[in-house]
Amino acid sequence: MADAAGAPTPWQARVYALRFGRAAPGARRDAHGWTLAWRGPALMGVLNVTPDSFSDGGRLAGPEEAVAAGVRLVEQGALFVDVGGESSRPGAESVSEREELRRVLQVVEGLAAGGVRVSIDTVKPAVAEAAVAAGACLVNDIRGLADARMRRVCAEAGVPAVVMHMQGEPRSMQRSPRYRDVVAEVEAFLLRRARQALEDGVPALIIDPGIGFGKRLEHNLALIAATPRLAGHGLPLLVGASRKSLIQRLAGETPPPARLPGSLALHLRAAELGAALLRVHDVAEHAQALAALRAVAGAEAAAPDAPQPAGEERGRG
Ligand code: HH2
Repeated sequence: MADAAGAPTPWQARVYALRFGRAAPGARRDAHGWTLAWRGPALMGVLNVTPDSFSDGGRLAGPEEAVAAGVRLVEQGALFVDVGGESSRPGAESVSEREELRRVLQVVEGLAAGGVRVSIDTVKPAVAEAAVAAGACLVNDIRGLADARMRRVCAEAGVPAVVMHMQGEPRSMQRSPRYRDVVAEVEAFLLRRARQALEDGVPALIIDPGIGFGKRLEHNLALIAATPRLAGHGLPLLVGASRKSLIQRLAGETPPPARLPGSLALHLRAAELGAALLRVHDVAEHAQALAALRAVAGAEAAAPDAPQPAGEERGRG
């Protein structure tokens, strides 16, 4: 991304757009359908309505409490609320379609009725279909839209999707993840799946390297470091490292809720490197940290002795 003079747009000023084939909260009607635009990295708040999620399972007593928690995430600064009814933690068992629907549907309905942008975190086309019918406006599929039925659900409903990379299956993915070149392999996978989904009529895609999904510490770090490359394909990039175990690999044994400082550090770095969306449990804390980082970046850019962007220096020579 660059400005009219060819200088790269600073991370905090980049504008991201997501196209919908139907109305969505905050999306503007235009010649192509509906477009939701935002400036600088935004937050996707995690709302797990599961008994067994790795960091927050069993926290919410029922649908009303879950809806209230989702509304709070929006008030704290979330652009999307990602509702999940099945844990994908390493070793997790899958749940039936019926049970997953029972967990998520009322919550999606309640949030969407209140104008919340709901993302449905599911790998099941039937759950995605029911959730978008109940008002969800984004499908988050950790299986990267491998199933043609999932692509059809998104295309027919006119909702964009998150394509995430995962090596293996949640049950076994952390046993022995292997890559020759993790960045190149994940990048090629994401672009292939995104292209396929667009061909099948999904209106827009967000890509996600899938931090912690079939990856060792060094793979996760290489992928976060490769944010500029992964974000350079004209598709918004999502990074989700919130409370994940890579943080305890880096900083010692800690229960997931105590991994906020590590989550903030990884996400702020991803933001500076060009991530468009950060998937986080702690929305208020991330919103505050991002606001502070944006303010300093703005002041740096406005300082009279600010270094000239590389493009301009080259131009002068
Ligand atoms: N991580 C989790 C779940 N869904 N979706 C995307 N797109 N990217 C992610 O990194 C991602 C995701 C795991 O986190 P969480 O939802 O908190 O845990 P659990 O799967 O145990 O419910």
